[in-house]
Amino acid sequence: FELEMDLRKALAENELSLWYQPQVDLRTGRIVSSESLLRWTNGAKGYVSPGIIVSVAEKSGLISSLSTWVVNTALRQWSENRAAGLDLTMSINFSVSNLQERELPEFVDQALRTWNVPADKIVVEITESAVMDDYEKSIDTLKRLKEIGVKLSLDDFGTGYSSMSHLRMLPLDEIKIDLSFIKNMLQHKDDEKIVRAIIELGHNFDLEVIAEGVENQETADRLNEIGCDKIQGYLVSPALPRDQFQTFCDEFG
Ligand code: G
Ligand code: G
Ligand code: NA
Repeated sequence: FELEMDLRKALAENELSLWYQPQVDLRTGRIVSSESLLRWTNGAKGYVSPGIIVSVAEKSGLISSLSTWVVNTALRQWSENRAAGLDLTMSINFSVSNLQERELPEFVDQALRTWNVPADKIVVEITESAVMDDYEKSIDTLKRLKEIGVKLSLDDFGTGYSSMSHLRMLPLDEIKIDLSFIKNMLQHKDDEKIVRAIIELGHNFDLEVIAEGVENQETADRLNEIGCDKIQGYLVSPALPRDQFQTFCDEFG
């Protein structure tokens, strides 16, 4: 409850921020996109993880204000990056209850116009559990988001109950292989087999495949060999505040 009051205050007083983690195209070695990640350092409690922020927001009716803040901030900063010469794709995370909001696609459409962002520069990243909640309603929301022109990425791929049926049912552009499969794939042959299978599966559905949690060059090299399209992880960089992210991209080349 205390956290709920703090979050209300944080939203009102603009204490939250978005940080950005770069994503690299394995063929070209260039940064092509970033994932925006919610960050909050509370005076008394210190760092509060995005998972906790989102669950507090969902329980206290703040989720809609939170996602309004996230979408507006991400798109405004996309425009600022663009003005500074950085023309990347950006993914934005949406939670379970976001997909249950009827007005979400109209809101996103409006925000894209407000901040003058081409829809195809934005990727909506959803988790498998987010899709599970009310499947019919989620699919309807996702289809309407696609009609606006944004891309869709399915996060944590391979860990949920119904990864396969999502491929059939959802209008996806990208799947993100969960870091639990990536972390030890060089040591554990079974993990590598799963990663190979997910890449092949994704490509058969004409989807881009990105691996998250890539921490070393050997893993990146192996992923490149087996056809993975993109990587994200500490090997490239952790999430960075916007100004540092921009400097990082400039220096990365
Ligand atoms: O930054 P970190 O790796 O701790 O993020 C953990 C998870 O929190 C991410 O996988 C994502 O699902 C979720 N998350 C991060 N930022 C946001 C956000 O802005 N909105 C929502 N709904 N979830 C977020
Ligand atoms: O929302 P998403 O599933 O993208 O978040 C993944 C989580 O993994 C975040 O909490 C992020 O901080 C974390 N993360 C990002 N890169 C790495 C990495 O290379 N290794 C590990 N262990 N965690 C990472
Ligand atoms: Na994510």
